[in-house]
Amino acid sequence: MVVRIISLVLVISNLSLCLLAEDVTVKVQSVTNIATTDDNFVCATLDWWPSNKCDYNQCPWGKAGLFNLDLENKILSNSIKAFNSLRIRIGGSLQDQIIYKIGNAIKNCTHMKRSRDGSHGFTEGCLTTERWDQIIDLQNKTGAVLAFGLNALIGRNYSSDDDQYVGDWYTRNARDLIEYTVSKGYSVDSWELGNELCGSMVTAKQYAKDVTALRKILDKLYNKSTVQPKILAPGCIYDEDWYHTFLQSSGPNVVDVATHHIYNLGPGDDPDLIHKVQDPLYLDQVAQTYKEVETTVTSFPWTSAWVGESGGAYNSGGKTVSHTYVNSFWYLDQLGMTSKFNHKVFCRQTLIGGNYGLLNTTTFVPNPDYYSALLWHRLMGKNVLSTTHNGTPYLRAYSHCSKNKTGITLLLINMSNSTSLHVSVANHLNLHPKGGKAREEYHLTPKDNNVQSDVMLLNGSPLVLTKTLDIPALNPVLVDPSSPIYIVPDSIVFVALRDFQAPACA
Ligand SMILES: *[C@@H]1O[C@H](CO)[C@@H](O)[C@H](O)[C@H]1NC(C)=O
Ligand SMILES: *[C@@H]1O[C@H](CO)[C@@H](O)[C@H](O)[C@H]1NC(C)=O
Ligand SMILES: *[C@@H]1O[C@H](CO)[C@@H](O)[C@H](O)[C@H]1NC(C)=O
Ligand SMILES: *[C@@H]1O[C@H](CO)[C@@H](O)[C@H](O)[C@H]1NC(C)=O
Ligand SMILES: *[C@@H]1O[C@H](CO)[C@@H](O)[C@H](O)[C@H]1NC(C)=O
Ligand SMILES: *[C@@H]1O[C@H](CO)[C@@H](O)[C@H](O)[C@H]1NC(C)=O
Ligand SMILES: *[C@@H]1O[C@H](CO)[C@@H](O)[C@H](O)[C@H]1NC(C)=O
Ligand SMILES: CC(=O)N[C@H]1CO[C@H](CO)[C@@H](O)[C@@H]1O
Repeated sequence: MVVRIISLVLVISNLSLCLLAEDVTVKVQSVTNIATTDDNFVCATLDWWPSNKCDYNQCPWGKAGLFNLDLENKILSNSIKAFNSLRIRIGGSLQDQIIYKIGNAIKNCTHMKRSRDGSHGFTEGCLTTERWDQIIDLQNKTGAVLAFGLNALIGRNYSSDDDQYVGDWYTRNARDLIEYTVSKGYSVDSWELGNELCGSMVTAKQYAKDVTALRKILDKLYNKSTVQPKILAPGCIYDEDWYHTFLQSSGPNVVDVATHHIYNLGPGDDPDLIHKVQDPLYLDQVAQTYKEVETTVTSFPWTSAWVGESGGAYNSGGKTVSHTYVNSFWYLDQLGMTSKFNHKVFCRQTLIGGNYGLLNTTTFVPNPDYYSALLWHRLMGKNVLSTTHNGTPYLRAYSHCSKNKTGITLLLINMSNSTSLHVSVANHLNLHPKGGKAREEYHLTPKDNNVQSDVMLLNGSPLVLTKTLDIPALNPVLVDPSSPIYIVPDSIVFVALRDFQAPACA
């Protein structure tokens, strides 16, 4: 095999400032795993926001909301297909004001409009069977794995005395949608009940009653012979007491997945956002939440944990940060961190729409985080390994068993803008053979060394769509395994070690 060594000359000429270098040893505990993810860990969302959803004097949704999205767009379908298969979650703030025009019960299903009185600034909206058919058509032709967020406010009344929504969830409209879905043989992997209604909106005990009603509907509509969909709930910012009461009251085998939402970067207009996404001390603050969610679901063994929605920065993300290269420091670090805390799925807000889309809102062209997600999905397997190192905190290191291949894959993120790293990998079993198979390395850097670029380079070449609007091939460089892994400042590297002896991956 011909082993190509990455040209240091090329790398250094790109980075005249890169003079500092540090030797680091990354240690992988390879005997047992510390957590497992789902096969479709990477997930992205589609949301309902109309084009006149605006934040901070800009309206970044364009035609990317579900009422307007061009579901026939070729880049959209190619981007989803490239995952074979991408998990997609449909939901968001407006899901609890969407009515389904399916069956006979709904007489009044109106087009969503801006409204001062409406929740989140909009009236109710209407999902027609035609639109649902089109959404499923996209799912079907791309092989996406779909989670659909149901309206959980329908039928309740707001009580100003209690400052809460009271009364039971009205099940009929959801049942009609699900019945139609089953009758057509449509594939929906999971049904989620409600979006961010915990705490001040609906009590945990009421919610438990409603999710139990949803379980009964699914038991009835899905025959025993067909694949049972999962129930996800409640899709809120995590609150220990609320989640605990909710899972306790709904009882065994009702809620398959406890979903929670993460916006740990604060508001999208924070001028400090650019620093937060590259600050390891800041990024670590959210670990405690992941740990608490992991602990909570351990008490309810029929339930697992997902991040059901996370855009990082709320109110549609940051205009000059969330769609650019630098956001991958935050995003890939979150994927690494949530995996370690035994989360099965991480849904990125959004696949398209807002400033935080994996795809550009207007052109559909993949942003850097799209390629980060795709590389993770293709390379990182289910089994998560304990990974530590003795270097700067600006180096973040994660490793999993490789996906569908032997050995392990490391994710190394160098958040330092000034220090290069020479990384050696140690197996604490000391079984890693010296001078074995070539390492497969995927180096990600920003175009023109501008971390706020919308273009990412893989091993020095820009990632751009092919002439046929397909996702380009993502090929590694093969590197002599006797040399350390060389990581330039502000870069991200996936490294596959095919002959790394890891009993946990056998
Ligand atoms: C139909 O719904 C709209 C918005 O939800 C509401 O303003 C209107 O009064 C309703 N009309 C009827 C006849 O119920
Ligand atoms: C697409 O639809 C057909 C016909 O209903 C079905 O047989 C097939 O399994 C579907 N494929 C996916 C990926 O959902
Ligand atoms: C909500 O209010 C309407 C009108 O006052 C009433 O008909 C309905 O029964 C109430 N629903 C619940 C769940 O209390
Ligand atoms: C499911 O059960 C219903 C009766 O409860 C039956 O009419 C229907 O044909 C069954 N569907 C499948 C796919 O077996
Ligand atoms: C989308 O692409 C256009 C054209 O390249 C660019 O001006 C815009 O900033 C991008 N928007 C987002 C949200 O990525
Ligand atoms: C990869 O492995 C998963 C199980 O972990 C399996 O479902 C999938 O079919 C495999 N894919 C390929 C391309 O072998
Ligand atoms: C590195 O980051 C620091 C803090 O954000 C900044 O002050 C400095 O100018 C950056 N250096 C380079 C070479 O970009
Ligand atoms: C040790 C080190 O390299 N520190 C730098 C890491 O990068 C940040 C910003 O990217 C700098 O502020 C540190 O000086």
